[in-house]
Amino acid sequence: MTRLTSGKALVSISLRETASMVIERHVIIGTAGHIDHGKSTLVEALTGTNPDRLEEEKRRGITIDLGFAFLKLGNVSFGFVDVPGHERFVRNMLAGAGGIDIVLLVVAADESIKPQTREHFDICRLLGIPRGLVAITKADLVDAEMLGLVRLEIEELVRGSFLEGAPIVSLSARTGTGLDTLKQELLRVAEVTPEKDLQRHLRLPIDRSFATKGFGTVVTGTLISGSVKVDDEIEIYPIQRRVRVRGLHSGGKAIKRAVAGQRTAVNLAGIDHTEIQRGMVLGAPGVFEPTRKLDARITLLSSAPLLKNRARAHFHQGSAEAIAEVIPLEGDGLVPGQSSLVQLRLDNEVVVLPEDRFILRQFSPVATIGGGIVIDVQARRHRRDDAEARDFLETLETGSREDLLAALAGAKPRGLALEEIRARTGWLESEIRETAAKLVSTKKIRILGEQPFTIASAEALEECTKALRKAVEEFHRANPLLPGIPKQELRGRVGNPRIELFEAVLADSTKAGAVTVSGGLVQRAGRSIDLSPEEAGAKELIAKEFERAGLTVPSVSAVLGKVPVEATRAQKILQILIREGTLVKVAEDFVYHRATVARLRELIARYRKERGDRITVVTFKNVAGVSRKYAIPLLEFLDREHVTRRVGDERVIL
Ligand SMILES: Nc1nc2c(ncn2[C@@H]2O[C@H](COP(=O)(O)OP(=O)(O)OP(=O)(O)O)[C@@H](O)[C@H]2O)c(=O)[nH]1
Ligand SMILES: [Mg+2]
Repeated sequence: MTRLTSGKALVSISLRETASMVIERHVIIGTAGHIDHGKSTLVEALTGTNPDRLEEEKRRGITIDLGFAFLKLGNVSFGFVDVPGHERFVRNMLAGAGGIDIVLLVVAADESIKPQTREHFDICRLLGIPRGLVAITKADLVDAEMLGLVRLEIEELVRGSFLEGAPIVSLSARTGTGLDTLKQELLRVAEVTPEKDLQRHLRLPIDRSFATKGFGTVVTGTLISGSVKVDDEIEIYPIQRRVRVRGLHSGGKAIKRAVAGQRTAVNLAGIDHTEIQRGMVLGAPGVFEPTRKLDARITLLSSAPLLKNRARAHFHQGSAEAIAEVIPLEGDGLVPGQSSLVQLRLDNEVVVLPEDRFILRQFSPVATIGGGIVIDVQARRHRRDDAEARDFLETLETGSREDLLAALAGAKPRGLALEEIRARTGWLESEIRETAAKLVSTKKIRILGEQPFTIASAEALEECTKALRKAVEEFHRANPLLPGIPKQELRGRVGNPRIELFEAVLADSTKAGAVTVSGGLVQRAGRSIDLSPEEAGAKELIAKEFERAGLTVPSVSAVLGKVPVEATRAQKILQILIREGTLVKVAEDFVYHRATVARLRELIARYRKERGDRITVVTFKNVAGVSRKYAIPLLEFLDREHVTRRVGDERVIL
């Protein structure tokens, strides 16, 4: 099959002149339309590049997979994504349609509107592609009357859509007529395409991965958000591999930095091309959290069948696809032509953000049935007709940033850290901090820590405070002889909140005079352990026994056996003494009095001064006046306390 190229590309002089003065703009333009309507031929006529790169495409004369080409007009760099029209390759078309700014809907003059004209147009609408234009190709094959008719049919098709009023250019790639008009119109549409915010997190859905000689792994895709530089460390999602950018290409040229709106080839170091597939995403490292469960609002086409609860469908987002189970969050099923909240459970992980658009296709036979907008990327399971869940989603969907962050914090009674907020919203750190500051000023949340930046809602703090005080009371009731509850245990008993939330609540309660913390134990403020006179006597006796023994302590059971209280109580009294610090547990069944331990430390310090920083077990035995039975556990204790360190057979005194 022969390919037709354009006549002379005419760009007006005034545009060329202004180009040098204005910053380069990047826009992605995608073709759409029925098979054989002349999409690829038109792309070649405009750019000089035949987008059909596969051998099989050339042989069969049809496009199978995505093709790419570039065109510079004035200050605008157009990245073309040429899609296949064949109904069997709509999934490839979808992988390319994700990142486009402008659609070029192609309709052949001799055939007018056909099924994939409609399907591709539906997809563009469902994806929320904001603008585009229509090309009537093969104008050389029909007369003026037919051309007029096709134009009418197109106007009818696009009425009420984003393409209503868009330029409709009739042209012929064979004769070259109309191509210049199309270029002028392309420029005009590009000029009203808003500039992209390059500060956002990098996202590049991958559509190809291959190896080139001398370079190694190269992936390509449409850079939809942010920017990337040579030598940047980036992450491949969802496999969460960190890799380095070795080189960048766009429009056939090596570049140092690629920005949103550019077709980009990224040369990656440290990964084999077979480990990467279409549908994965190159992204800013550590920012996104792959998910298999998301809440969304979907709209079914009026031509779609009714979708029952838990129906399966093909899910397409960016260059990724998955099989989704569709669970309506209101009512029993989804009604054609209407929009509703759903949960999608996917059979594999995707990387998406709120406001991302996606397409649903019927499971079998495959056909486009609708599309939607992601609302929550870390969805929970909901009960059927859960009104609270619906309110939450509606806030995420339509609320302000403050509403949204307040709702997220409200849904996290254990506290919420910066990276969770970022993965769930895609906001920049500065946006998160700014929004949090506003919520602090209205007392809706509190900032609990800076490293990591952590917040909790006012309710979460209140609930956690209540739970903490209750847990302390319960502990005292159950353990009257123990001085307090260990902090870790208490954290577990109040639902294991984030450490920052727990510490904040503990500090609040201490400040409020409700609890005191000492030696890692939390107790009700002002509480003393009420020992009976007998128990108090026993406590004194135990302490005295160990004090009198010096370094050669008797066994614990021998001491406890002497006191006139029952064994388990005696054990508890011993624990109190250890917790208070009166006694020190040196090893299993070796308990020493605090004073003895202090004397031992002095002894070691004096030895170091007089005889140097090395001591053997034998010398220690002599110096301390103890047998091996005591020497070993005492030295091991000193090692643990960092008084000494074992080196071979000796100890170094630190
Ligand atoms: N006469 C005439 N033929 C054209 C024109 N444009 C394309 N063709 C022919 O139409 C046929 C199909 O063109 P393609 O560009 O491959 O169509 P396509 O829309 O890319 O097809 P798919 O990618 O398979 O969907 C080819 O034989 C082209 O030579 C035109 O302006 N005039
Ligand atoms: Mg083609």
